[in-house]
Amino acid sequence: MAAARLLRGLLFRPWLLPPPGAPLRSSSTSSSSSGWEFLSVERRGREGSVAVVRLERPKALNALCEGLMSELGRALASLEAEASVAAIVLTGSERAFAAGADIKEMAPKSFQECLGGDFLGGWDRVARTRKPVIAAVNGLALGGGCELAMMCDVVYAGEGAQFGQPEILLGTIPGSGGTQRLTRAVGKSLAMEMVLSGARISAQQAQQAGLVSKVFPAERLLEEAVALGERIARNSKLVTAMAKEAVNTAFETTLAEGCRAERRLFHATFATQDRKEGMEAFVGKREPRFKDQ
Ligand code: DAK
Repeated sequence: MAAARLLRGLLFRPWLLPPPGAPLRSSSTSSSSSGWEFLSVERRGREGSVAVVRLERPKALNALCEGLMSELGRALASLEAEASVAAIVLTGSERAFAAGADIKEMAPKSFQECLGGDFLGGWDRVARTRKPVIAAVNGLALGGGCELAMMCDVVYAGEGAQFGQPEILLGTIPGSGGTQRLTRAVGKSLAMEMVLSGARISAQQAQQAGLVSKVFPAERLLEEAVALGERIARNSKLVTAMAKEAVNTAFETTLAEGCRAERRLFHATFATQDRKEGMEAFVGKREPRFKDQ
């Protein structure tokens, strides 16, 4: 395990991203040595433009306890502030992306504690990230794990991945977008089937239904997700953020309002140097050199 990590480090020359305020290190990828307890963060791609955030709570199949979600929020905030990071890949282990919110943490909670303390209120941090986030899902993505993947902008899956919303089997319902994002992604009938019965779907079914955009052999999944991150990184970060905002508007508004918002964002790209550079490069038959301005 340690040797594999060392080899991965040598191959990809990752830079570790420590929690905010802590110094940068570059010697290993282990989460404990970087200051994170439940995840690791490394940089890949040209000039480290793609950050890979890996959930690392293997004994609990990456169950999303409050500590893990709080670290994830802090890691995303750091990566958003890093000018050199263009895209973020969120992944887990081969066995589990994440088996859901931590049931052992949830079990003793009362309604009053949930409501009063806004229990799990910080979960939408992933959906609020302005940089593109790609989920690379191997193994199980259940409950909050499936919801976490759906908060990402693109979902890639390994061949053995399984997606499900089994909350009904615990006497509760999805609480972080499972009834909403899943329904928008796969339609009412399949969403109802999954949410009402707790049944899982395979990576292939998830792709057919539109939940996942591509399926790869498990061992190639991460490199493909990073490669997508690198393709995104070649474009203007400024305009990428506008494109992401425009697509996300489709989930939150009517067609007419969405098209209006899109047109305004399109017009806004003309305020950037990168739009000018992109079009001039095309006309001049050369590669564009975007400066994120
Ligand atoms: N929480 C805590 N521990 C978990 C866990 C989970 N969700 N899933 C697995 N584990 C732990 C197991 O307890 C076991 O720990 P030990 O007993 O060894 O200490 C270890 O991981 C290995 O699990 P198993 O022994 O069960 O392994 P198997 O291969 O036999 O089974 C399994 C794997 C994933 C099928 C099974 O563990 C399972 O059914 N897990 C529960 C899956 C599930 O029901 N997930 C949905 C949880 S509810 C909200 C935000 C989010 C949510 C709600 C609100 N707001 C923003 C308001 C989310 C809710 C949920 O996700």
